[in-house]
Amino acid sequence: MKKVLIPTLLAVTLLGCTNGQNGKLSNQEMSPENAGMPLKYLASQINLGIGAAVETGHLKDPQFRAKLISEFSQITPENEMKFQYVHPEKDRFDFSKGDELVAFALENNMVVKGHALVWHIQNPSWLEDGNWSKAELMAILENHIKTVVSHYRGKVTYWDVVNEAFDDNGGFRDTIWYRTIGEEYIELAFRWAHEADPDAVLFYNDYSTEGMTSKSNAVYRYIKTLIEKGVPVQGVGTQLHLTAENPVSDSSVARNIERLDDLGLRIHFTEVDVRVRDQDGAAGLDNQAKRYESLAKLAAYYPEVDLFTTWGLSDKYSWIPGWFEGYGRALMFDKNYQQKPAYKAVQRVLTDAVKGASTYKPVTDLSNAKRFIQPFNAKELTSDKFDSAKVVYYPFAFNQLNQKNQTLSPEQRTSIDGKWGVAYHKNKLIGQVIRKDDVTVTNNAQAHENDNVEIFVRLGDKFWQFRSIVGQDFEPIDFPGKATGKWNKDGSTFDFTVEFNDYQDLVGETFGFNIALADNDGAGRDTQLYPLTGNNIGWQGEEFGELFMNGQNAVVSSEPVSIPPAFKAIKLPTAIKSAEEMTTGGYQYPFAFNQLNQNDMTVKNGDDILGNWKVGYYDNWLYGVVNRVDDVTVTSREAPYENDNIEVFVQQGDKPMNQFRSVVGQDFEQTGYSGRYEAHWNKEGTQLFFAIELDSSIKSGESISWNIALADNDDGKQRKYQLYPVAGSNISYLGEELTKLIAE
Ligand code: 9MR
Repeated sequence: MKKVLIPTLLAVTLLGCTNGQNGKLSNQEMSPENAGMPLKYLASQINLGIGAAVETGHLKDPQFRAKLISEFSQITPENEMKFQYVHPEKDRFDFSKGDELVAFALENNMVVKGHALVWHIQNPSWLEDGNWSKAELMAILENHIKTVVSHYRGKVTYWDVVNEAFDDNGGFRDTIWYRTIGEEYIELAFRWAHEADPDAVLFYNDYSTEGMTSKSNAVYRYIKTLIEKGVPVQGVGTQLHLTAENPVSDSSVARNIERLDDLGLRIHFTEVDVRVRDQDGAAGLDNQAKRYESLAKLAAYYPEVDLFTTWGLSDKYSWIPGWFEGYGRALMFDKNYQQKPAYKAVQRVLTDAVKGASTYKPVTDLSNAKRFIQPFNAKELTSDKFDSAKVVYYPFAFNQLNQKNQTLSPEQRTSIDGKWGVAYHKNKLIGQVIRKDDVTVTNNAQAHENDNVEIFVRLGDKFWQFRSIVGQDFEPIDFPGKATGKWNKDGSTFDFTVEFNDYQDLVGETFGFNIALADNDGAGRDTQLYPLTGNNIGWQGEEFGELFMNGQNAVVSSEPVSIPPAFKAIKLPTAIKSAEEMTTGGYQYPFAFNQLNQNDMTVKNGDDILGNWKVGYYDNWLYGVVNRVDDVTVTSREAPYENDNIEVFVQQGDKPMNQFRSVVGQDFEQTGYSGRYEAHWNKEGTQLFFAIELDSSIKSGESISWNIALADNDDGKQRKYQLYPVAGSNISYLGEELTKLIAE
């Protein structure tokens, strides 16, 4: 839905535009080269607030003060309402700085967003070192929240009640609050804040939550449960500390905004800044402007986004240089308060929106309509040194030499196991394979029959295969660039680089990609492991996955360069009622990718969770068998998805996606699905049989959209794994990132 433009209001504002201070625009602001309107006037026409994070000290700088008043309609205290400042001793509050900011804001008709009532950083030492019991800490938090919120009652419009409660994988962040009180501290914080000021609008705030990520999924799911319980949470803020060189996927941000809106929430862009590498000069500022532009477009497009707040005002005062070496210039005004390209870009977007001249519409169905899966991620490195902390590790999971059963048994996993990750710097792919093998064979006359690693890259209609036998560099091939491969002494680690002459920088590129780990234990090669299912025809340039060169904010190219991941269901001769009746043979696939961990999707060697699945069909019924090996089975969590369970995702044609969940030992939970469905476990919980009735009978060659997941919780608190047969970001429950299930 687009923001509505009210023409008369616009005309009045354009003619009689006033400066908050003296009612007139300054000459400088009116000068011809600077003819645009201040951001706050433009934004107010589309019901958007434009804000800045501010420290009281900055108000003494006359230029800062003037810009703040002329351009911004909202402020967030950058630090001075945090616990450490307002509550320095157990029985003493100090509101002096916060009060100064609030008085300034009110004098200048600005809205205040309080920041932040509960956080794990900037807490006073009396609090951190107190060794509190649960009851004591609850009393402290209640007193803190109620005192602070009551003090500002009627003056602070919005509050960041809880800040950064989730970790990057979507688990609860381990903080003094979580450790001592448990997850209910979140709910309590909102309830206490609401009691102290029922009119304040209460927000949850976090970073790396702008798009569809594990963390934003966790926030979405959790806030949804709070709303269902009647907890007074009205909005979600996403911080948006971005980098100029990594594009923001506006599709991804848009999809996240829309699902939060579906919960009836407001959305704020709370801490926008786009840091630029010092070495990147003017080009860096142009990239920065593009990031600001797409955020401004999103904020202008969605009525439910009502604040666009930058984390500071001028590059003169910003947290960035102190935290990120080699980066700075993150804001819309430079050190001399001059407008940067980012400012002009935002101003243009807002002007168009006010005039009704914008044709912008975010694409929100990219992953649904055009592709089936999030591809493999290659993150950007700051140098050409491999950095294990920065790559995403993926498993070698499918033995493509065995067409029908592509899984590895626990015994086979002891014989060969591996993971891989690829990152990039400039025009170079930089990757690593980690390999665990009991017997290494390298003396076979046929190169491919030896223990080796093969890397397949496709660009347009060209493809290259790079092979390295354990202990040796890549075999030479005709390739416009340079490839190097280096093994460590015991053959357990392989570091490689592939440099592309035709590129200066790979950022934003999508390559067709695959990688294989071959194992020969003396009796010929018996295993060739890939991260995808397939027919071992990578060497013919086929059946590739996709490798995306991106950073925190994944941008998906509009057209897929690979086939969608497809699994096969076998045709059964008759309807069946149990796992035993499932035909032997048929395609058996592993659960291999832990979508809960976006840094390492592999299952740790030695962790007792392993599973595989097989699907068959007869008439209009799908039948499945899941085998599961697990050392600890947890089924006591209140939220069913946090228990050990199997989830099956089925979407037929254009119909809505249906999710079927069976907690170990139990039937499928009830859903609104109109067909029949049932799940049966064996006594030990090691095998599940399920049957799902589809709309119409299945014909050979047809496919449905599909995914399947095995969740594992071992400590009774958090799920450790949610394993899928493909990489992804754990959003199949939203009908996204599905694969294809083809009826054979
Ligand atoms: O900008 C703030 C900086 O001055 C403080 O030293 C820092 C302390 O951790 O907090 C900064 O603000 C953070 C904000 O409160 C929450 N989101 C991340 C911000 C940047 O670190």
